[in-house]
Amino acid sequence: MKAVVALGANIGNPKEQMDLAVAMLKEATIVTAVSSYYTTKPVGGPEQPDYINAVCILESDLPAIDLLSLLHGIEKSLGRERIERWGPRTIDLDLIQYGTLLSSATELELPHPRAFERRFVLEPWHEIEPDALLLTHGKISELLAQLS
Ligand code: PH2
Ligand code: MG
Ligand code: MG
Repeated sequence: MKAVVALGANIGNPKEQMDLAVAMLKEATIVTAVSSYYTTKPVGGPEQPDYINAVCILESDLPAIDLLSLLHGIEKSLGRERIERWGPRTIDLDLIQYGTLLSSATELELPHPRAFERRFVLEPWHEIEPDALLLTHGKISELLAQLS
């Protein structure tokens, strides 16, 4: 199944952690596209450093919930600690969309419920897949245009 994964990091060595996360994703799945790295202002949460954000597209045989576990495992191996919602992090890997799966389970909402309003997700995604549709909200190009 095709999946869209958003990456973010803003403490430690963000670029290195992003590189490592992409490398680990490549070991476990078929990564078909990786966007550029974007420096972005933090959205929400406490005062914290700027982020590096990116999006990658991958193909995997894993069911969505197992792909989520894989993402959490990579976060853990890169020193992710969950202290505060929207707080600073060494790496964050969010499953944005998985095939055409719609899920409202609290463990895994799909598509990601806030992706439609997050420039730091839509901009890198648009770079690598300009015609993409967010299943719940339509064309990401239009969502991006509405944000500016
Ligand atoms: N992630 C958040 C909250 N705020 N802001 C930016 N710029 N980039 C992020 O990845 C980010 C954020 C929660 O996961
Ligand atoms: Mg996140
Ligand atoms: Mg997350």
